[in-house]
Amino acid sequence: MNKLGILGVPITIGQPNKGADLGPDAIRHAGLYTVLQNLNASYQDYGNVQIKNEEANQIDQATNLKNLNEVAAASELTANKVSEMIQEGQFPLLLGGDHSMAIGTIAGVQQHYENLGVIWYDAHADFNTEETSPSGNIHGMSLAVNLGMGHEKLTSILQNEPKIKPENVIIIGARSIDSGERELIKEKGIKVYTAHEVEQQGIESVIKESLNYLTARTDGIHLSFDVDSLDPIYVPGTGTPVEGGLSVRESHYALRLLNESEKIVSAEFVEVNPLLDERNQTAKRTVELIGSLLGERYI
Ligand code: 5AB
Ligand code: MN
Ligand code: MN
Ligand code: MN
Repeated sequence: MNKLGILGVPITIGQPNKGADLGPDAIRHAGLYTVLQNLNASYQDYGNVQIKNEEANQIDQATNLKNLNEVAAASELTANKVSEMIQEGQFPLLLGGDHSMAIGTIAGVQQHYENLGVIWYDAHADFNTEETSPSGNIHGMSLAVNLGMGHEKLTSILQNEPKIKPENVIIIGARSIDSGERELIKEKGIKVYTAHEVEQQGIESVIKESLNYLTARTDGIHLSFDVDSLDPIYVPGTGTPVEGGLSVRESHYALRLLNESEKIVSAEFVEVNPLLDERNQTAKRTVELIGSLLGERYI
């Protein structure tokens, strides 16, 4: 792996709760540097993107989107920063922040790949558009935006073309998909391993199949890890918990397999909200999960 570049993306206006902007620093304070030092990783911390988080916070009647201009501005800043880090030879390790940040992070990574793949590890599909969204919250739209669907102010960050091809995306862990999202997912032919399929097939097979498939057709894989993929018993500090989630154990194993594959070119850990947490345990678990992605082993 290249040198690690750490970047916090403290955005919270892609959803209604205060506090996701404190996620990156909560992750740092939960022992991130100790894990990196134990791994002998060389790293550089780029600090946090300077996001304003000023909210208009009502649904814009014309667009059905909350904080559209503010999220678009934050995405642009994030995209440029992430692209610059890769230019400097860093592996971007991106800390969130609500999941609307993936509009900017993936736009930035995509500048450096012809055919980027994405693993979207999440309880949700984040596949709404302004037409389908029940909430107007942009954190539920970021995957769709990366495929070129949604408001032009969001889909046009850095360039107008879709950032990701529908066949290059795999969603893992989903168990809360809105009816409009379900239709769009079918229409675009997106591959989804729901939480049921993980249960039935096992996480090892799910990850190996995903890696085989994406490795054959892409030139790099971005991991978008939403901590609400895990069951809320492990991660109370997140804004949209959904019961019936993945376990800590299987998620560590998933990340270990991703590490061994050496196919991941950038990663983000998102939706950590310390104001909803108990004793920073969500950030601590996130640090441990990051450790597995970066090669930490039990023995
Ligand atoms: B997250 C919901 N589908 O669009 C919506 O946490 C929830 O980044 C979105 O995965 C959850 O508002 C977004 C109901
Ligand atoms: Mn998400
Ligand atoms: Mn989610
Ligand atoms: Mn969430």
